[in-house]
Amino acid sequence: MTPPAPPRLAVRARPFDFALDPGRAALVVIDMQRDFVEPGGFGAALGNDVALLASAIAPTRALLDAWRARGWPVVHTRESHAPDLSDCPPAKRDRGSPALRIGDPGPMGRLLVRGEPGCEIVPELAPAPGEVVIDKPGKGAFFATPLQAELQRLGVTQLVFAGVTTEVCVQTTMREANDRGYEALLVEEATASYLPAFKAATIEMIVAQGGIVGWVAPLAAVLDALAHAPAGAR
Ligand code: C5J
Repeated sequence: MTPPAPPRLAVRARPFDFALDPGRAALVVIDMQRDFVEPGGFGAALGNDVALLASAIAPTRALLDAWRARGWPVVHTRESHAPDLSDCPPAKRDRGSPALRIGDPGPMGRLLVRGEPGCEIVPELAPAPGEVVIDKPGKGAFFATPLQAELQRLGVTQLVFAGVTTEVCVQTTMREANDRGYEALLVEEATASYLPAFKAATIEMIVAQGGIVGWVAPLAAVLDALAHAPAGAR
């Protein structure tokens, strides 16, 4: 006989409590790459103050530690392109007049190109052995990637989000997840934007209209629920 499913855990969230399903929830860390977070990368080439993203590192690390302690699935994404840029449409590469474009050489190697130092995840949040790493050519992590198949393989139905930037790759992926039937929760302190007003606006967009995209919770509420959760995936 299959054992009964463990009870769901209430996470204090907006617009109402999120019912965390032990073993069915994956932590998805979006694009915490050196190219976005450190000077000399893609984010800086676009004219952004990359220091604004550093605030998300410690909260994301706290989430990772708690998730790993439970043995629940972790997914990391990287916005990245093949070295020949065959998966980077000219409409993406040739836009605007940045200091450097995708594929151009910078101090951390070619911007957003797989295998280059700048494309790697920051050392504090480096993937652990066995964790899923998804290279994505777009802003959304479901587009042109095996993410959906990986989540089905892991039996995941809920996605808890951290990462950068809130209004671009995080929000795009949350919307993709929502349309695919996943329950999506964003952890407020574990995400950041080069434009803090856009982070605030994104949070309001997610929770508006009864949670039209999903939920947003403070880090403490998620950590508290995890502390009461059973270990192990289902
Ligand atoms: C951007 C991302 N902002 N990871 N990418 O271009 O949000």
